[in-house]
Amino acid sequence: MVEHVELGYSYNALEPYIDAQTMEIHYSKHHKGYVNNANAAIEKFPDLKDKKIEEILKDLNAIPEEIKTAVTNNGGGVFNHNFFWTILKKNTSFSGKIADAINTKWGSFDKFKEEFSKATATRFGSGWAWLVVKEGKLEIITTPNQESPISQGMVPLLTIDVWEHAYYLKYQNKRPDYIEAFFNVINWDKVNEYFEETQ
Ligand code: MN3
Repeated sequence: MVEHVELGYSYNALEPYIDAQTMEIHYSKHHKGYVNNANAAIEKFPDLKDKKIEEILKDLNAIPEEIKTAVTNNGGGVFNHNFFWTILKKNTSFSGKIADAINTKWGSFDKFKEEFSKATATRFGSGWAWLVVKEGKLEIITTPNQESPISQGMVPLLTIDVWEHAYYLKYQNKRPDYIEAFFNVINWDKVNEYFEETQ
């Protein structure tokens, strides 16, 4: 049974960068929809019902063929949003071991921001951009639809949802403006915590 995890803060906590109405619809409708659909897909499979969504997504080959697409899409939708909610917070600072590692890899925060923003802006259609640890190294990647990096053996540290439902009410077609705003609500304490777990 997949749970609809708590958001952990109020819908208006990220204003004005991410508006309350977007957060409410995103969490209570879109995210809840993925939870419901994932549960409907695994309903008849007791082996899967006992597993955490992370475990299921880390081993897509173990999913019965008839529900593989439904679980990849909806289970991915559940996990990706669960993770996304945790890395959002206003007024944290870019610091700690993750800051050192990003500065070492990209040369500066600004260069990292430029590369991450470029990858995010050019993700065609719906999907996600991520900062991950892949084979021990920091990488910026994007995934289409609700595919998750944990299905490819990577460890996510940071992500941005670039489905239109994540920004359209406030930003309409201006995805770059949403990306710029997103940099004000990255929870660097959490990202650093995820990074330290990989060290
Ligand atoms: Mn979304």
